[in-house]
Amino acid sequence: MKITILTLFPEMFTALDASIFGRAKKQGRLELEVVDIRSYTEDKHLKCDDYPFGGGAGMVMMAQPIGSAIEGVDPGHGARRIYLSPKGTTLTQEKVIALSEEEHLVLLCGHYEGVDQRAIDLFIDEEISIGDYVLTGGELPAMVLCDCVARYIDGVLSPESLVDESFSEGLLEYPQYTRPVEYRGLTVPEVLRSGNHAEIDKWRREQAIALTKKHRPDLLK
Ligand code: 4G4
Repeated sequence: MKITILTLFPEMFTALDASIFGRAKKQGRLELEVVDIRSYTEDKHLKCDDYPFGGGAGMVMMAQPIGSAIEGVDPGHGARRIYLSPKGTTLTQEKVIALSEEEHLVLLCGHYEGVDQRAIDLFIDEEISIGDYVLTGGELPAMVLCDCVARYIDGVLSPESLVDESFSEGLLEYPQYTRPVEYRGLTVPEVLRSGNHAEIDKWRREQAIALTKKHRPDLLK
């Protein structure tokens, strides 16, 4: 899979060199291309934002640098072009799995008060939000999306990790423990050390249901 990021802050994406995503990149399972929108502006002072028509606070990203940047990376229509925005459809795990099947994703990161609507109307396939809160830019949401889809690329995670996850479908995950058996007076539940896999599965399911009731009762309805 290839992911192209369009941003005014390319240096933020060095964060994706670490951890599991970084390893997937180094192994060539995933190609990440970070494009600086500013390098496409036709303004002689490299300006990429301007005052909003109709007035109001803040600045709006201009359509021209965004349009030229998108056409520069994907002249045809071979890629799925996504705009990360608080006004988008909320990202779900189901959506993540669907996007992980795409050959090429282009992620547009907005800043300031967002981008000129014409850039969205002309160049964007869908608008996605990572949740109901506002950030200063779309860069962190783009990184969240990258990280989520990378988990479904072959060889990035062990198949068991993904299977286990779909087992507990619709429920929050049960608590996990590792060594030592005792830490500051708290011990690992006996059942997990019993070797009785039927009992372990039963315990984990009960825990998952109890935790879902407590933290996310909406998921049980
Ligand atoms: C587009 C429009 C995404 C992008 C306005 C982006 C939260 C999310 C931005 C803005 C974002 C999200 C500056 C408000 C950048 N914030 N929930 N900020 N703003 O996915």
